[in-house]
Amino acid sequence: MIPAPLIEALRQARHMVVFTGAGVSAESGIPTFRDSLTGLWARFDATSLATPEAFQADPALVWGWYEWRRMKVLQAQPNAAHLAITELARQVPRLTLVSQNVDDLHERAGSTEVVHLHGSLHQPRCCKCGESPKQPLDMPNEPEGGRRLQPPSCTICSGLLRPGVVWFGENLPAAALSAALQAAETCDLLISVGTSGMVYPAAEIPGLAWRAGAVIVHVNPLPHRQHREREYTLAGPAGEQLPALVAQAFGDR
Ligand code: BV8
Ligand code: ZN
Repeated sequence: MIPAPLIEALRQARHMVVFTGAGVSAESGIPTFRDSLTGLWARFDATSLATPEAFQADPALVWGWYEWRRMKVLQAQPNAAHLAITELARQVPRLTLVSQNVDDLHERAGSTEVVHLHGSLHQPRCCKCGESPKQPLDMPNEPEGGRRLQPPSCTICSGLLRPGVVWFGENLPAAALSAALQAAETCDLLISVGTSGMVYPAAEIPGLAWRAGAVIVHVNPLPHRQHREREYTLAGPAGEQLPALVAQAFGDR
């Protein structure tokens, strides 16, 4: 059961931020970042593959990894957590959705104007001229993924395409970061869903909102470390916790 003061805060919130990490897509079958190296990729460490240096050293290895992940996303469906967030946006006056994820499951669940702090699997761009292909690339023809794939060439300048994600050591897109910081500083309530809070500067977002006076809710199967005032933890999978939160706070509306 959700504590009554939190139900009240949810109902009173004029501007809500939902901040998501890989855990929100876990129940769609998308491995979280910490375990996204199952099977064939087990021998690599994600944080070493998700770097410009890794792509420089072996573009086909890195492109193959991202195409495997993109294929898993294309084969997946949004889950009840994504759908509950779309429902939340209908219940509160203003909701800003900030995601660390590079999948498009929020969009496919009906969320709009998603702030993607770490870019997207679905917007590759040319290393040289920065252009993105007009048409989405077709489904990678990898039966089970996990193999090297030569990145395609740009149709404009024949440079190499790269995944449209933010790699470790790369700056976050300035517009996305400032939108996220602005929302965190001005919201009444922030729900942090399915993130280990280990990657910066995204990990600053919940703390920023708390210091600005917002109520913070952590949704994660793992219990959250600290319990400050105005801070709650809903311990359990997002696909269960978020629909319950929407039902208890807004069910009778
Ligand atoms: C930057 C896109 C300025 C790619 C990602 C040395 C040199 C340079 C920088 C650094 C450095 N040392 C540290 C840094 C900073 C670095 C950083 O933070 N490193 C970490 C490892 C310490 N940050 C950066 O480099 C950033 N840029 O700082 O620029 C700069 C520039 C130059 C030089 C210096 C500074 C860029 C960071 C962006 C990296 N790109 N993604 C890709 O996806 O391949 S981040 C990647 O990890 C994911 O996108 C995700 O966003 C992120 C965090 O993962 P989570 O989403 O939290 O997922 P995780 O698996 O960790 O946790 C899942 C959680 O879900 C768990 O808590 C689990 O319990 C929970 N869960 C599981 N099931 C469920 C669930 N919850 C709910 N329901 C469930 N069912
Ligand atoms: Zn180009």
